Amino acid sequence: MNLKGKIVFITGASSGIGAATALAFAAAGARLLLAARRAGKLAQIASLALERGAAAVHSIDLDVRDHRAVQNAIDTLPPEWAEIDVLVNNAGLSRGLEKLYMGKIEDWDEMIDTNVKGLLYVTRAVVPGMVVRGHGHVVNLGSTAGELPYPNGAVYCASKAAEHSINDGLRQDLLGTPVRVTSIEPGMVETDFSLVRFRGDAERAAKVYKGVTPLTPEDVADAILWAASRPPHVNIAQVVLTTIDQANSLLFNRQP
Ligand code: NDP
Ligand code: 8X3
Repeated sequence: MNLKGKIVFITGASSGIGAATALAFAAAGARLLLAARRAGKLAQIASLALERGAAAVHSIDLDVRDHRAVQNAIDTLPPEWAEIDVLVNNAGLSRGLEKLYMGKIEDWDEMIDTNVKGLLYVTRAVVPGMVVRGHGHVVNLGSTAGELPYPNGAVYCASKAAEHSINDGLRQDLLGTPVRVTSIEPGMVETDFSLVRFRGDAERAAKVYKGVTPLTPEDVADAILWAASRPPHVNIAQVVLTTIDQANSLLFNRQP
């Protein structure tokens, strides 16, 4: 499917996978609706996207945890931006790495509010329009963590298991419409993910990627672009991708 001129709404576009996805769709000539909380970073990605070939960019300062703000952002889009063709539900994060029974409640709330409820709020606001227009594609960011939980990460892993269920449930509920639903489930990708998880501890974050060649955000963006550019009758249900140094969320080939 040709993505030239299509409206692609990407949440969490200020960093990592979301930013790389914005640039990949830009190179395909799409029109980009970019959302995140850090307006400064979003503005940088927006100008890079225009340099890379985006037909147009519209940025939205948005916290996906706020369902009223999400609905309002969609309801008040300028008319030329209202007909979203592709939604990439990417905004997400992890907080902490500790035994479940010692975990911080505020970390759990932040992960579940963002990764599960935020994804639901954006989906609820955008998908009805796709159904009415008879056209659309929802791409959700899952993880190998959602397939197989790892120690000390149960709540993050559970949030991604929820993404998997929501993805499959939405596809069932959209059967009979032409709206497509895809779950992209990467293993380890080097982004700000670990820096956020460890609240800015760069040394601890760097250790996560030590001795392996992680996926890059561009690798994941490539998979998203591929899923979105299949012929309209082809629905890619799920893509699981890892670096060659990772077999699943528990098993790595790590050099000393
Ligand atoms: P980054 O930390 O680099 O990017 C996360 C993005 O999410 C940022 O743009 C951030 O924007 C946005 N975000 C976080 N919270 C909110 C919020 N409440 N409202 C709006 N935007 C928000 O991490 P990644 O690029 O790695 O993560 C992107 C997605 O990919 C996540 O869903 C993550 O779970 C998933 N993933 C990551 C993997 C990895 O190894 N890195 C592997 C598998 C999946 P801002 O702070 O400006 O709001
Ligand atoms: C994010 C990557 O390492 O937590 O989903 O599985 S990891």
